[in-house]
Amino acid sequence: MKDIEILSLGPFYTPAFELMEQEFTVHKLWQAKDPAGLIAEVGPRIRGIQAMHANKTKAELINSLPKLEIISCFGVGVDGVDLAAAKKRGLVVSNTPEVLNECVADLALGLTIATVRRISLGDRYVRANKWLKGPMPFTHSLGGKVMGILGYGRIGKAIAKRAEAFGMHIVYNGRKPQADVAHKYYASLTEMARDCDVLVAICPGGAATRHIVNAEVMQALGPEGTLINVARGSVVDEQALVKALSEGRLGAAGLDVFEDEPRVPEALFAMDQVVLQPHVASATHETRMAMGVLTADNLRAHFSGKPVLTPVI
Ligand code: 8YV
Repeated sequence: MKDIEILSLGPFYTPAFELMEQEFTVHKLWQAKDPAGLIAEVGPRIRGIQAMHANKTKAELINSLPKLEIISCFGVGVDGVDLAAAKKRGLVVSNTPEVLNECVADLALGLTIATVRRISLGDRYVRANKWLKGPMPFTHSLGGKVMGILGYGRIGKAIAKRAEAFGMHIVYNGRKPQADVAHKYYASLTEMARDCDVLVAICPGGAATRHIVNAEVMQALGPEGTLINVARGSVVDEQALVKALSEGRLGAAGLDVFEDEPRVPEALFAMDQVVLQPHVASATHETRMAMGVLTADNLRAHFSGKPVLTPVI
């Protein structure tokens, strides 16, 4: 398939990227000194885009590639792609669901435990030799507490399974209640926040969910409540979050994603009730390899005349 030319908007896991490069002719926009020049030169021949959520796949780019057939996204979230523009052009868009469920759920639980039990603070406490002066303040138990999951999809369910193993009770909020789910459903996110101890955001990003975790939801979660975000930074009103945490109106937060990555509000750095991660929920060798292989598998399927394995549209 070396005659098929792909435009890569951003690099992914190198060993998997190299496999894709062995198969297709890949032009790396992210390496180009003159991106507009590269598009002008190879654009008329490009039949596929490979992208990630951080690379905004805008209508302008989509419409500048006359032979474009497919956008293969590395990652489950496709909030970086202008789906309306892709639909208008009749393009195929694929993503990499399922293969990252377990890893993302692992980090969501890891962040929950680290935040509620103040694991990072304990580590800093020992390193700073504070233990010599006395024990660290007590934290709270997870067992018996309520975890509210915002976005009860495939990853949400994998998070629930783990939290239940820690003795937590699960409730959820989403667009609608799900058949065959025994957990309590809340139509109102604010009401769920009022009733739960830990609120985990794992819903899709994009315009529909922008800032749905707002000041009112944080207020409802309250001074003993913990917010975990492994979804998208856009889901949480970050300014309201910094304010609620600094005023003690929200108890704690464990965050893997931010509104303007890789920039993180510096006000969070000094907060002991906060655990920060650099968007790594799916970032293990195993999972990133599986995501990369699926990104290329979708391209191969499409250019072999078959349906992609994991279509979005
Ligand atoms: C990755 C993600 O960080 O799948 C997603 O939507 O956010 C993560 O798994 C991302 O794909 C890397 O760009």
